[in-house]
Amino acid sequence: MIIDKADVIVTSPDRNFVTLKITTSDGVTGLGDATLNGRELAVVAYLTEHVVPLLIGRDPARIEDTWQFLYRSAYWRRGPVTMAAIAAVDVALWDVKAKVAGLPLYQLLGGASRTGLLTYGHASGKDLPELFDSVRDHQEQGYKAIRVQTGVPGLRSIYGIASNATFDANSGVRYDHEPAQRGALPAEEDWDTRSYLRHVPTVFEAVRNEFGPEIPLLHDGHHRMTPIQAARLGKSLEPYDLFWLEDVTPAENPEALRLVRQHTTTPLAIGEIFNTVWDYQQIIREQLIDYVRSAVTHTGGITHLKKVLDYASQYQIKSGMHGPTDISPVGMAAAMHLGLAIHNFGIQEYMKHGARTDEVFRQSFTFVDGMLHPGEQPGIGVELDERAAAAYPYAQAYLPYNRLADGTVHDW
Ligand code: EZ4
Ligand code: CO
Repeated sequence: MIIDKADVIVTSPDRNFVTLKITTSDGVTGLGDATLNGRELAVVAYLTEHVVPLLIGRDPARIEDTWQFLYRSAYWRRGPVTMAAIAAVDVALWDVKAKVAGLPLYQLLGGASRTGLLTYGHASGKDLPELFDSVRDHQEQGYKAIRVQTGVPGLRSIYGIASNATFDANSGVRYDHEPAQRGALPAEEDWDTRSYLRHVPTVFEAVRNEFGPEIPLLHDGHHRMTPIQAARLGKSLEPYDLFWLEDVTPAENPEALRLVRQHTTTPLAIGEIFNTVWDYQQIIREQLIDYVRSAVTHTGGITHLKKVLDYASQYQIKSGMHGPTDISPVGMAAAMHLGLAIHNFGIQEYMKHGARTDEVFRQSFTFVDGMLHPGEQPGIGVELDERAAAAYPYAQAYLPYNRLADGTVHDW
């Protein structure tokens, strides 16, 4: 059996997704997610121009060898475009291998270590009443753990706040808070760290008073603070017992977490924009984090993320795989199989995709009482309806960016 064909499929049902489809000489197909939000076509070109020609004729069974070949033969290593492209090939080959074996992928990764995956969803509101409604709505959907993002007085529009606070699968606007907005230019948002640092603890106090001590709560700082500001936030949130505080400082300088760690016992998560084990090397070894945020899609696939998580397991650091809507159903399925199999699973981020996306990607996972399970279909359990996909062509979209009051560009 050889790889006969590899197609790169771009579709934009609710947002842009890039999918690699590998077809073998025996007619077995495998899918891999290559979506890089706001920079989708760079990965399309990397795959189409430089990777697909190298795949044709290769043995699809040789997953590790193909990974090492793509990674090392490029000479130019790492980076989100390269690693998303390699991830797509890797997951597509695991999908093929599991289909050939007639087993759901998690069985090839060691079998299930648990009955399902604890998830968290994204509640948000520009003020407390809106936020409380959104938390309640998530609880009604079954979510047992909830991320809380809040508006800040004086700031117009900031990361993580949905304009529709409650879930409506048919509204077509549910991606407002994951806003790679369609259009020729990125939207501009505003930011002020001092207002944010003053406001956020009051919101967590109110949420704990309203919803009690049990519910695991999470929060995302989205790389906007300096180390000392992040240390203060971690400390001021300690009374509210967070499950984790995410991405407090910019990802380029993981060492900044040393200072944060010194000052707070609030658990820390980072890594959604990391793409190799080397980004994690120091912070895992020095035990500066509690959760690894990488997605299968952006970290070289199952093969590479498994290595990161096995390394993390030596230090009791757990998985917290990235699962916003810009991870396609293919990428989410891959995450579910990996999460079900590894011992050091922590939690899975899960935002529901829209109805159009679910029509394009036929999925076999279940979401019951806040727990995900990838299902028992051979492979990863996702098929792409190419006719449905073709009805939604690529639409240019950019993530927003931030400016401070004086006009300075800030981390978003
Ligand atoms: O902003 O995936 O924790 N989740 C996040 C996401 C990211 C988007 C960027 O494409 O931070 O909402
Ligand atoms: Co995040």
